[in-house]
Amino acid sequence: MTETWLRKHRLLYVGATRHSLIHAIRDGNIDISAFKTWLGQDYIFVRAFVPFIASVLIKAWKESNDRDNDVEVILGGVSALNDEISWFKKEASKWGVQLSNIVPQKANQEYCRFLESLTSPEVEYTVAIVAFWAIETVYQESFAHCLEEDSKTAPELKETCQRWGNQGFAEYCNSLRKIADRQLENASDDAITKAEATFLQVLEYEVEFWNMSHGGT
Ligand code: HMH
Repeated sequence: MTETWLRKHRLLYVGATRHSLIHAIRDGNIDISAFKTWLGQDYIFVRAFVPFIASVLIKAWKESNDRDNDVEVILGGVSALNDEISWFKKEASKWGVQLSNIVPQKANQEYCRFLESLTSPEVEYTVAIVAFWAIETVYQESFAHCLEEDSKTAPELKETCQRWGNQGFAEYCNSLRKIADRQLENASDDAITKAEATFLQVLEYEVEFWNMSHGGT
């Protein structure tokens, strides 16, 4: 199912994973102030991502048709997120970004509100896991692109790209995709329709999120 969606919504997917900010990092002509904006905003996002992942974990425990596997995979995500929060603090201090002073921009607020809406017990596990897979995969695909052989990513940005572009993160995204596909195979038509709409919303929010770094409010 995810393969069909990726094909069907290719343009939007490419928009989310090959944004101009990613191209700028990859081509070595990123404006550092844009990078700093992204860094501060993403820290706020990641903090809002914690209760979302926690809600997916609970849904997996209650609704998954392979509970033990899914709980382990999602727990791996919780662990990665824990490291990520420490990394954001370290990275922010390296670039002189004051995390306590950051005000979430409109696109970020809307994305965080969307995440919160997905934590509702009324949202099915299948829908939530599709969102989770899409959110993680956009970053994986985006940052892996900046590490390809012909990229000109600045050395001081390589660590950022490694965070999401590394092989382990790719494997984790693949485990999430397998869970999503397995859930979708057994889902009602209604759940499949909702999951596809949610997938599209994630891609749109991701594009808007990248857009913030060039001056959006
Ligand atoms: C906006 N999307 C955004 N931030 C992130 N850190 C991820 C996805 C991946 O965790």
